[in-house]
Amino acid sequence: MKAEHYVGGVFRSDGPAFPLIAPVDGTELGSVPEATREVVDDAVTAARAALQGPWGSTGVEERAAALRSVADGIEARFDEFADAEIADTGRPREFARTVDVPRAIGNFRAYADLLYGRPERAYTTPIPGWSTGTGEALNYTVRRPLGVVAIISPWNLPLLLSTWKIAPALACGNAVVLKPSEETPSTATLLARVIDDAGLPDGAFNLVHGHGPAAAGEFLTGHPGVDAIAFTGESATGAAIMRNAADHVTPISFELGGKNPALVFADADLDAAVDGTVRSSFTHSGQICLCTERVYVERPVFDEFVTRLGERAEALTGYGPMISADHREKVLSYYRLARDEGATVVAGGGAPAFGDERDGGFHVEPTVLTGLPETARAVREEIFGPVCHVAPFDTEDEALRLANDSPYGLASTVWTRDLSRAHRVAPRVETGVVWVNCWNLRDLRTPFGGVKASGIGREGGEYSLDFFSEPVNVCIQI
Ligand code: NAD
Ligand code: 6OD
Repeated sequence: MKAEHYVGGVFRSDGPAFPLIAPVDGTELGSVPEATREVVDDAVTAARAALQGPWGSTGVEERAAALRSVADGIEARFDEFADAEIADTGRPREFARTVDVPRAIGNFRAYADLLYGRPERAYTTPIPGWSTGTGEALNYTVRRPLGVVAIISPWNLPLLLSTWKIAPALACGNAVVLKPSEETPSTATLLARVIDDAGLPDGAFNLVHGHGPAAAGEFLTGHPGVDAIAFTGESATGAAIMRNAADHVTPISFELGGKNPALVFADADLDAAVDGTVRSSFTHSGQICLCTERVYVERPVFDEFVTRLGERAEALTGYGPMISADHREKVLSYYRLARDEGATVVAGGGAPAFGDERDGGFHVEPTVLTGLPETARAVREEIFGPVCHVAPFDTEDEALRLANDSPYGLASTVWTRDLSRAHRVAPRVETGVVWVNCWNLRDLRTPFGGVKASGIGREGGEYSLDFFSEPVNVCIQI
């Protein structure tokens, strides 16, 4: 797969190249062009021109049809998308085939469907009546696109998370410039091919590759021609983008990091809680922003839970690598730090040796820790690997206090068979998403996002359409 920029309907590879490394075995997959300031400028200019040209005058039906064509195009190249995501990330084939590619298709279809519930030209019922001080008037509200939208996406769910923003942005009539993570350029390039084949007007969707700081990401988010920024990634990166966007007061939507808690009450179905925590802590080797890194277990079932979770973690096979050598080193440094801070390592704690080509890759062991104080850095900071710390609690209030004592607030999981407790606890956990007796069960219409350092704004269904369009009041004096 050759990574290319896509600017104004043209594929190009200018800019210095950097190598793309396969995380599964450390081999070189190819090279990626690094977008210069000129390439980014060209992309923003092409996006602006699209808004002033045919794309700017498309109606809801044409845009819905365009989104459906893109979904069909991804479906037609399902295996290529899966293979590209697997090569860039090293994730298990099953994950790419059941999560990444179907969700990308679903993202486009969901927003095509939603468009029909939302006529853009008269979003609210007209309000006839008196307008203060001016006499009788008719007020109505028009929703219009924001303009040129910059989308910056991370490496952990490259296709899923970029399409989760591209689909609603295009649905609302914006023109998009996407900068995917430098670690995972391939599915974005394939998506540009699909969009090109689908016949969207030139410049409606543009793609630039490259790094973030002092590079393509920064050039794009600080660009005066960008009207809004939708970003998913680390909280510290969000802060840097916010500073960069401040000069032009560019609106932002942020999905950021987490240190997600799970609360396991003694009345829970323990089989389900153990199964659920294996999934929530170790899926995609913990490289999902929603993964659980802190587990609080009511004391009567604490020992049994820890033993069972540890056994399950030790028995895991077929898990994928960390995205890069640097990220593996970061995760392993937290394993060392946890030991230094006094952790008991119940399972894992290091890097596996496979005795085959995977030893050139970036794997780390699924790890279960106990015994750390709540002040330990390994308990407070996002590690973004296959690791959780398990601690006991005695009361519901204590469980909530521990769960909420975090700078983050993305997602949480509550395991209980007590219906009253579920309803009592769920609204008190300070996270944007609370799953009860499940994890990562998604309905694309629901609000998705974090509180505190985990984000600004909400995505999903109408929430994304609200961000990517602006209500304008039209007031007609009668
Ligand atoms: P990252 O913040 O390092 O990079 C994300 C993107 O931002 C990349 O495309 C990168 O090139 C770009 N970038 C970096 N610095 C930039 C800058 N100064 N200006 C503009 N762009 C810049 O994140 P990552 O390592 O790719 O992803 C992992 C992180 O993302 C974790 O913290 C994880 O929790 C978070 N995440 C959050 C969600 C969510 O929905 N809340 C989803 C996925 C990942
Ligand atoms: O499921 C989603 O819509 C979503 N935004 C998931 C984010 C996962 C973070 O890694």
